[in-house]
Amino acid sequence: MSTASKTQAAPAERKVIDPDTYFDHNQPPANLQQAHSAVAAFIGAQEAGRPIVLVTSGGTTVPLENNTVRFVDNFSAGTRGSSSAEQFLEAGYAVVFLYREHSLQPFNRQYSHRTEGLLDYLQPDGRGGISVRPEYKERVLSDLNRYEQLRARLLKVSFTTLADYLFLLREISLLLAPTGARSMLYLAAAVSDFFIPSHSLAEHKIQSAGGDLTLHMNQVPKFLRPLVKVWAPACFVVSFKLETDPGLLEPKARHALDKYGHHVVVANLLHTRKWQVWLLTRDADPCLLQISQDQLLRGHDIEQDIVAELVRRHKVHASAA
Ligand code: 9Z3
Repeated sequence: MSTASKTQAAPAERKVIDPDTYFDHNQPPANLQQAHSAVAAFIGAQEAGRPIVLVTSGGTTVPLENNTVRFVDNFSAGTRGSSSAEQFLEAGYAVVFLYREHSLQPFNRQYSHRTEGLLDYLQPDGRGGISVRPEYKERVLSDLNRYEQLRARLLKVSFTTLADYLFLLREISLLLAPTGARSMLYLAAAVSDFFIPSHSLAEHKIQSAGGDLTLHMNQVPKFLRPLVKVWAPACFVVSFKLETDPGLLEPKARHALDKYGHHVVVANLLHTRKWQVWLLTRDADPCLLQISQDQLLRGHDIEQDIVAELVRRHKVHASAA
């Protein structure tokens, strides 16, 4: 079979794969073992009673070839995750930050992915050393102090593909499971709903000689179910629901809550996500969190409000456990 035709399986072959089968048939990431050791040591090093949160951030990729030249990406800059990680650190949490490589990171997000690069903030000091340009000094010093104070409670683990993400998510959830209600899983990463199973993946770069390319992708198994029921059943689980059609947002978020039985769904729309989200739980009306354009311009991130509310709810959950 040609590489191109391998990715063009007929729609009739579509079937839903269960999560265990997924792990049996896909390659774990190269950093899995190292991440396991680092996360286990990090959890073990936290003082008794300190709350722990796994924050996932950024989008997953779905490769089209084993020797990957092209891939399908999921939208996410990593703002939600990186800003939330900062807020959890400020609130006293130890944070495992599972992020898409090269996406935004806590604290450093203010200095990357911008018009200015690192060198724009610096200048030679005339004595063979470097200093921060006067116009940036106050801001850089304040951010640096905040980072220095909190970074010991932050552990970063990176992923790129959907498979990397799912293997790492399972591994870290299993490691957090014994900490029970003390831990929160805050799943802000944008995770692909579709993938090409490794046995159908073209080995080499798909050639254009065969004409148009039609992709056939399988549905990604619903990992929230084993996460909530098996991997980390006592942890406080918060998932995110992203839609672009306002009419679908609440029903889809409710459906996820009913189906997986976890604690909170944070529902947001693509174009308003920076100033408006809803927190949904099974037994209450949606709780709208909203900030004004003016607050946003003055540097107030909505993640401050989201995390403050979730920390409050997590405390209630942990004290009842
Ligand atoms: C989100 O909804 C996040 O809030 C955003 C944040 C990805 C919109 P940014 O990184 O954006 O600040 O640019 N994340 C969850 C998206 C997702 O994939 N949810 C799945 C779904 O909606 C469920 S796990 O079906």
